[in-house]
Amino acid sequence: MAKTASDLLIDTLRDWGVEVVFGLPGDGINGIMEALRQQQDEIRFIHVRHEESAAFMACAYAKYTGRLGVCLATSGPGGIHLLNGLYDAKLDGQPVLAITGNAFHDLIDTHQQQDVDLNRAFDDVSVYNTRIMGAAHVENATNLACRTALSYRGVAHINFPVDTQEKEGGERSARNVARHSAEVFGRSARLPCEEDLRRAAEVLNAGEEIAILAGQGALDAGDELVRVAEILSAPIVKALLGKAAVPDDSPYTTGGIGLLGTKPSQEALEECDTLLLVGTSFPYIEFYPKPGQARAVQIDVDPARIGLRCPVEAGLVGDSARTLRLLLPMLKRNEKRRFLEKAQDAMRDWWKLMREQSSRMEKPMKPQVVAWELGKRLSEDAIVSCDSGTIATWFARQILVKRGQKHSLSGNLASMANGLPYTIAAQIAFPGRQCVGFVGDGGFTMLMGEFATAVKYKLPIKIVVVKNNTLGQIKWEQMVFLGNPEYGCDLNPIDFAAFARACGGAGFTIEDPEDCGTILDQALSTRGPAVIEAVVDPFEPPMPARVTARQAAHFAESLAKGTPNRKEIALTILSDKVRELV
Ligand SMILES: Cc1cc2nc3c(=O)[nH]c(=O)nc-3n(C[C@H](O)[C@H](O)[C@H](O)COP(=O)(O)OP(=O)(O)OC[C@H]3O[C@@H](n4cnc5c(N)ncnc54)[C@H](O)[C@@H]3O)c2cc1C
Ligand SMILES: Cc1ncc(C[n+]2csc(CCOP(=O)(O)OP(=O)(O)O)c2C)c(N)n1
Ligand SMILES: [Mg+2]
Repeated sequence: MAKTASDLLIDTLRDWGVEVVFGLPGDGINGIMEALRQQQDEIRFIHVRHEESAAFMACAYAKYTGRLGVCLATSGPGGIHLLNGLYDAKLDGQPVLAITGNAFHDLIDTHQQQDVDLNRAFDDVSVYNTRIMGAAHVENATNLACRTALSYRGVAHINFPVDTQEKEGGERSARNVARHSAEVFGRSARLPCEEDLRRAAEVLNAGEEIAILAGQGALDAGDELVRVAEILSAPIVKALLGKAAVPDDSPYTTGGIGLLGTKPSQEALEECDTLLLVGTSFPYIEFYPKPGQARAVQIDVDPARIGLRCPVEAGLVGDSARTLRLLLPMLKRNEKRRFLEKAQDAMRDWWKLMREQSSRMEKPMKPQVVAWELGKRLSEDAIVSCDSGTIATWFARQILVKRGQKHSLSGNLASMANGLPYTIAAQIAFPGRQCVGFVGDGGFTMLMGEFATAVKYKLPIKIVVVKNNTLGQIKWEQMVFLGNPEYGCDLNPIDFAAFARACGGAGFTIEDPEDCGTILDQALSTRGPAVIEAVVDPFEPPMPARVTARQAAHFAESLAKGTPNRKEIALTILSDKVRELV
């Protein structure tokens, strides 16, 4: 029996090494579903509850494995649901292939049911975007889609009219010679040129107070970063997606930067005379050295990113690890060690403050206690996924990275709701590793149906839901950035532990900080999937390492304008500040 267009699609995906497709069926993709059913031993179909999750999963699969992530959705609404997760992949530079269905090929754009032009809808999100015109078009278009997603680290989209999916592959146009394209992916050595390396070394060797800012492009360059840090006597500051580039117990790192970063990182960037950027497009320009303050060198695999946010004198276009290895023998030891030592002293104080914030036994429980107790217990192979919200602050500061772990979230899109799908994708990709989500109650409720997916596939994921019954991040932003009383942020409480049990998983609740460690121990050692709801103080603010006068003034203004619960908020902040001073 001749192969259908859908069979050819699945064959081609298999040739590209695809092992998993995340998706949800529909009448616009039944042909593809049938091909997946027949080849289920070759490619695993993970059936999700919402297509947005499928796209987040494909993105996370790519983030955590370095391989192509694939998601599948039906025509119209199914495809539309994918979009947010696909933008996550686009903005965080992850290779993802999205496959969608369409109406019958000869009825497209004639006001059919679900007649949405997904090719137009996906135009902005994709680096490759095509519609399959017949079975003979499948192999070459799919080869190009996979190759383009991997080459440009972005989203490729294939839209497939429903009748075409079942067509057999006999007929081809005269020019379309069979098997004229290949599933080969050629890798570049990704190395900078000699002249740029010399210029970069000159700048770095002239520096005395040097800082390194490393991001997700340096995740595989941890050892090289530490060697450079030792030679240049330079603290390593980490952009959030580069959190796992260097473990937090390394004496060379000052942790994160930005509103949820550390004070020593901020001081390092404010005081350095030279900056080495490695694999980062850290977005907050106000945290970079002031114009004229520091000379800078940047390593990035994408030449278009060189000089994006910092006026660098030398740009090294290449892979971080390989480029640093070339640079290392050209660097001379910086004998002025004080800058690094000062950062190390400041980090001792920072950790003392973090430990204090995380060991408060008062009730309601402080969110920092949950993050700290969780972080301590995570194994060295843990993969930790977080959501957007105040939880990102606790994740950044209180969940310390151990060597070997992976940590991520929706970075540049900063979407809510990715945490649970990311954790599921991590567990699918690495069945033997500890996969943990650290999410807010707002983000979790958006896609919490996926907990049933984890139960269905017996994935032993652990999801810590930080329950403050509010969209905490926005509440604080309304007050601190604009000086307005909070509005529209309250969440009606849900019993997440009961929800987890209703799905067939385990549910735990932590309310008393004294019990936090014990309950986390129990939950982490549960065999199957579990939700741990941690009921926390909704008035605990995610304070920046240094509060500006403007932020303080706005905050006072919002209290004066009558923000709800202003007494509790003022008292919580006051006691936090006192704790920092004593
Ligand atoms: C609620 C919330 C708050 C946030 N607050 C902060 C904050 O305070 N601080 C913070 O840092 N982030 C914060 N973020 C995340 C922030 O928005 C950015 O996503 C993040 O800072 C970007 O990190 P990055 O520079 O490592 O990654 P990217 O922006 O993705 O940059 C990575 C760079 O590395 C390059 N690259 C990729 N691979 C390689 C390679 N092999 N070799 C060399 N180069 C390579 C890419 O071309 C790219 O330029 C927050 C996110 C959320 C959700
Ligand atoms: C899809 C999406 N919608 C809205 C936002 C804006 N936003 C950012 S954080 C946040 C609140 C998150 O609330 P929750 O998950 O409860 O975490 P918390 O801040 O309370 O820790 C909102 C609404 C967003 N980033 N993404
Ligand atoms: Mg919340």
